[in-house]
Parts: sequence; structure tokens; C-alpha cells
Amino acid sequence: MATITIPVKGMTCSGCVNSVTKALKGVDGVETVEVSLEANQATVTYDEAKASEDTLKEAIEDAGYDVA
Ligand SMILES: [Cu+2]
Repeated sequence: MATITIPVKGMTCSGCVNSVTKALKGVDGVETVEVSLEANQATVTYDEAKASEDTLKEAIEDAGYDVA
């Protein structure tokens, strides 16, 4: 398992937090997701055999947000 914190740009409300959380949880191999609106970041614990930093960032971008 690996844990990564990804800076996320463009979140403005709790709906955005839900969108990003849902997108990340939809990635195969993701175990836990914690998204902070205040800190503009997502902390993700994932199985490195199934997911990667790139696939996580792609999921966030596909949901309509930017990663720093
Ligand atoms: Cu929002």
C-alpha cells in the first residue's frame, strides 16, 4: 500500500469534494480517500500493483478538476 497527497485545484464546495472522492474511489486498487476542501488536496491510500499516481491524477482530471 502507498499513500499519496495530491493537490487539487478547482474545488469550491462540498459537492466538488464528493465528486473528487467518488472519482478516486472508482479507481481500481484505491483503498481510502480523504479530500479536503480547505487544504485543496486529496489523500489517497492505494495498492501500487493496481493503481499509480498517474491513474489517480487522471481520475481527478476526468472529474473536471486540475491537479497541481
Ligand atoms: Cu462544488
